Amino acid sequence: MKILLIAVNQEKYPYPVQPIGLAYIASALTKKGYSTKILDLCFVDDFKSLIKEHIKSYYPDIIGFSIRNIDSTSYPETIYYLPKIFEIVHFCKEHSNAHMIVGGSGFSIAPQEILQYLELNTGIVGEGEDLFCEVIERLNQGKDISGIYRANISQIDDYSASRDFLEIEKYISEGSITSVQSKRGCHFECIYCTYPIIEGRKVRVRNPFDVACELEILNKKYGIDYFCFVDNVFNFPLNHAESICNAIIEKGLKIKWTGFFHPKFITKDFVSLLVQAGCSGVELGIDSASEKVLNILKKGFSTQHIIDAVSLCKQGGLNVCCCLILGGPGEDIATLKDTFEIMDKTAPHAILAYSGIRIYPKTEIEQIAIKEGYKLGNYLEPRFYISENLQDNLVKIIKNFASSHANFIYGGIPNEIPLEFLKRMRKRGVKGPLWELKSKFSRNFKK
Ligand code: B12
Repeated sequence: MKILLIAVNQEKYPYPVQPIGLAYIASALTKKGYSTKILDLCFVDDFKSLIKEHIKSYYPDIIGFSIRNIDSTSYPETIYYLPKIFEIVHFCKEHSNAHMIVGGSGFSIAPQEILQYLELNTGIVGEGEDLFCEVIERLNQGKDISGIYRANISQIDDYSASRDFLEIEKYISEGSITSVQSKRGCHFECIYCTYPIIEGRKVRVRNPFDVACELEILNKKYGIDYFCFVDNVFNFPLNHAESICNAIIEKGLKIKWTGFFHPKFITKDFVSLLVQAGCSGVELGIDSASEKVLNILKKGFSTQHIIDAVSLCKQGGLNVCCCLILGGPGEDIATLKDTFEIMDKTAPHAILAYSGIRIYPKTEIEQIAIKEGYKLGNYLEPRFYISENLQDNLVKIIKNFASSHANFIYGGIPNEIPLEFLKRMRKRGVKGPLWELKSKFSRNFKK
């Protein structure tokens, strides 16, 4: 059996994201003895000739499509990725009789609808390492493989993501930050979130020493010195995060890194450990700083946690970005004012704000929206929840705040920071996430 894995994501904003999920899948397939190739379309303009070439020379029995993004989740300006993915899939169907299997985080959000849209029959929801091999086994036994398979992986220590499958140098030269994963699963209860659907609710951590070894190998083999932990929340469980920092320190790795953090599990000692371990900046997924909205969104922390976390990080020497999702249930002018006031008071290095909450299937916000009379229709056309009180003026209020705050990035209007500017910065060797660049170079571009 020969397997061709196609990464269909071509989004370059805020930087090209390495398809680490496919590296995990390719490594698992290779371990089982299957011949595997990745075709990454990220930097490809003419996908047709490249796909044709691969199908002709490799002649795959199976083509696996990895769908990371179906849309940009940004409102009011939304980008839809599925029409292009449809074109890619159909071009493959025209030129190959291989069995076609779909997976990936974007796919896992609405598998039934996406399979139907792409006119395909087989999909894998969630982690694909074991299930992909099982589906191939079924095929080997001459069985029908149509259907949607759901992963249920209990521990993840056996999996690895060989970066040899990826065009790592190209990614780095285009400003990509190398992804590393130290855990899977999210047990928090934010009412809109898809992470528990994609990764499951049960948190499964990797051995911290193995994580540090992976960083060391990536550093020595490819010279990578800046990483992003793609864990939904890096600092939960806190003791696991501390062990990773200690393992990095013990190895004496000269690296920098960033990740997504929960404000409740930030302490003074932890911040100093993060700094010693090379963490340069933290993204706090706070969504709001209004007590009322935090409760409605079931964030599990309070305004005081935010104030403390931002101040501890800043005092300890970390860059901080507060990520907001404005306009959800219960939001009104007063709660927006509360959030903006706390942002002014705490003054994080950057604020990355989205407007409206993308309504995904099987989430609590879907139920709230239905009760309030939203007509959701097909999930593939993004619907955004916007509080009744703010339907007409949310975007205006946010733009207004943004116009007087150089540290504010409005994700509702993508490419606010020109991609060309980002590229120039990257070429000069400037590393780090978009928000760190913005906080350093905000004077260089107009609002
Ligand atoms: C980390 C992250 C980011 C980071 C990436 C940092 C980095 N250096 O990699 C940042 C902040 C930059 C980012 C940006 C964006 N992101 Co993001 N991101 C994530 C997150 C949290 C983790 C992704 C990840 O790396 N997972 C780890 C790898 C190992 O897992 P995986 O890719 O899912 O692969 C596994 C399975 O999916 C499966 N699999 C994967 N491919 C295949 C293929 C086959 C054939 C099979 C069988 C299985 C399979 O097996 C793999 C191994 O177990 C996810 C949410 C989540 N929990 O998944 C959102 C997520 C992918 N992002 C999302 C979005 C929308 C975006 C943005 C468009 C947002 C924006 N407007 O800027 C951009 C796009 C960036 C780009 N260039 O593509 C959405 C996509 C859903 C959608 N609506 O389309 C997600 C799902 C979050 C959400 N809202 O629900 N993101």
